[in-house]
Amino acid sequence: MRPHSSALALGLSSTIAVSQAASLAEICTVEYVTTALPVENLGLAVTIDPSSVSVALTTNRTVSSNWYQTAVIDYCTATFAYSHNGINNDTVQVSYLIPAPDKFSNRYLSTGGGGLAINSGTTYTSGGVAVGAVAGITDGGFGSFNTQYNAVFLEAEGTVNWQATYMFGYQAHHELAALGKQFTRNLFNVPEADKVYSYYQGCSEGGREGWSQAQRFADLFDGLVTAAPAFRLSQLQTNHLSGGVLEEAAGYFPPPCELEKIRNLTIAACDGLDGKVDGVVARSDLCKLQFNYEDTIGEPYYCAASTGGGGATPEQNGTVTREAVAIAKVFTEGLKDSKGRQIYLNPQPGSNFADAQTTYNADTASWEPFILSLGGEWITRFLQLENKSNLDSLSGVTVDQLRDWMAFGMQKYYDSLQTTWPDLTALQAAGTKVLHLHGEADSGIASASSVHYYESVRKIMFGDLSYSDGTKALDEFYRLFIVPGGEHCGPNRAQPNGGWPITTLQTVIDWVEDGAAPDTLDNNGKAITSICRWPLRPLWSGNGTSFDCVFDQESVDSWAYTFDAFNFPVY
Ligand SMILES: *[C@@H]1O[C@H](CO)[C@@H](O)[C@H](O)[C@H]1NC(C)=O
Ligand SMILES: *[C@@H]1O[C@H](CO)[C@@H](O)[C@H](O)[C@H]1NC(C)=O
Ligand SMILES: *[C@@H]1O[C@H](CO)[C@@H](O)[C@H](O)[C@H]1NC(C)=O
Ligand SMILES: *[C@@H]1O[C@H](CO)[C@@H](O)[C@H](O)[C@H]1NC(C)=O
Ligand SMILES: *[C@@H]1O[C@H](CO)[C@@H](O)[C@H](O)[C@H]1NC(C)=O
Ligand SMILES: *[C@@H]1O[C@H](CO)[C@@H](O)[C@H](O)[C@H]1NC(C)=O
Ligand SMILES: [Ca+2]
Repeated sequence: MRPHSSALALGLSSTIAVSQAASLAEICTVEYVTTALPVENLGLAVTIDPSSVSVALTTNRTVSSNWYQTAVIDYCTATFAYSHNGINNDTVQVSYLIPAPDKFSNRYLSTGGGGLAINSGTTYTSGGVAVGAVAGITDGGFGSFNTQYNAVFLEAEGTVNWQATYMFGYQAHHELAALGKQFTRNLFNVPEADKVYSYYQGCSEGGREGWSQAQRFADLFDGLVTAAPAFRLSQLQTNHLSGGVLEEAAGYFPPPCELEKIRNLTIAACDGLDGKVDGVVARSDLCKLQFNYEDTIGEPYYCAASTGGGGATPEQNGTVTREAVAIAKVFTEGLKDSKGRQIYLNPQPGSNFADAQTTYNADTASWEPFILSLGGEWITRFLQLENKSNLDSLSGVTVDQLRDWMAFGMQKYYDSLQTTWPDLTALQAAGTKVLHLHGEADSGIASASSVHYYESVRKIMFGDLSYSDGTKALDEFYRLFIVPGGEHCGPNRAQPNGGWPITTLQTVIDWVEDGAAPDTLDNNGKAITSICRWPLRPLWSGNGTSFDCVFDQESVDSWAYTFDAFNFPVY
């Protein structure tokens, strides 16, 4: 159905229907949006409910985030629902922000979620409007845009909701984008001969969602920004328990202040290894190779008592202990099983010890492991299929148990949630570009996780080439940037001069539309002048006056892990 003929059939003014739709206000009506619904045969096996359309007009809104430059935008929010053919009348809602006709730049943008949410509201879509794109989110069919996947994961205890799992895994995003691209074309009457460029942007779970598309639907997007992806999900979630398990085994639970002091001393000791003392550990690899945590033993730490939101904590006053340093050391090396074989990886030195945090128990007046629900719920709900949001305790949980949970979840969800398919040959052939970035000091998802996937793709696709020819071949369509000092999906309070590259969407647009492949990323005016493309690493010389991206084999090797605790490849 061509929207203009339908618009005429509905008796709307023909001035709305010409290729330059007149105004945002004229687009932003239920009638106009209904005529533009993507009811064409897109091969999706879905049925759109035309009576579900709703619209809302927003003008003069100032938006800013880590994902685009501050802008003032006008947009129409158009929401509609569809159901899956052959499934008992399920309902999936999608919502698209539509820019004004004079700002529309023949672009579509899909955006992702975070944690166990499949969307991030308008956090990323606003940036899409700012670059003249129609920008979409999905509710995954979970009941509302605010309902998370874990809320619908169980049909009953013991019974997985596989439809919701495949929707979260990849299917909902495929549908969001396929519908969104056609909807965009219909809304603005873009002729068949003209291209509508299609993009994706997301971080964390949203980074995983982006990869779920890149690995399966080679030409769905022209360009993707996938940041700090939550892929290798079974390992990632289970590993959130690793610090607590190490502490249980050691029988020592460091107060948060003690770990924070070790982090501060690590940053101070490693800051200059990149050639510039600016509070940023831009070479956490050199830090890993050269810094000895034992140098911090005996250093005093102090944190005042707090009644903060996370529960009251007492004053913490002491000196860094041998026990805490031992935990920091094995934690940073990444989890190993009882036979000494590598299970997984952890954040770079200088990062916060988020997965080793303890919490104060006022009843026992002692510190105990803080069990992050992303980790605990992975075990209780997603592996054991109990209607429980966390483990009660880590007591009795061994490193070998963590390994076996990882393997079990990896097998169970290999084709839905794991998201580490390493062969991007079809993506390369389609000409799609992927800009992958990760904060070097990410304490929620280790930056080495992204390096491991990049290197898996390199070995699978170009393993017969030399290392440098292999990375050159990847450079044609897939580039990874490690953001010095960066935390999880944004700048780092502990290393503020690291900054964060907020122009990544524009960067991938320039790569796709103008062939301007990015060699570096800017870091939003902070001290590190640019962010190097993996495997190059930043290095200052001349006492911090001159900056370069250099190749250093020993540093690159320090990011490499072989997960030999598993008898199968872990990409
Ligand atoms: C937009 O908002 C700004 C500040 O909120 C206000 O000063 C300006 O008048 C508004 N412009 C329009 C066209 O509404
Ligand atoms: C789905 O909805 C249609 C229309 O509302 C109804 O006729 C049909 O019985 C429903 N199917 C199921 C399986 O609930
Ligand atoms: C799980 O528990 C919550 C409340 O604790 C309840 O609302 C929900 O219906 C339960 N789900 C299942 C599948 O039993
Ligand atoms: C660590 O350094 C930060 C400043 O970056 C400071 O606010 C904090 O108090 C320090 N923590 C400890 C335990 O000394
Ligand atoms: C911390 O403890 C040391 C040694 O007991 C003491 O000298 C110091 O005053 C204490 N610091 C604070 C701020 O209470
Ligand atoms: C390096 O620069 C810092 C400040 O920029 C200065 O304090 C220091 O003296 C310089 N060191 C040398 C060896 O020039
Ligand atoms: Ca530095």
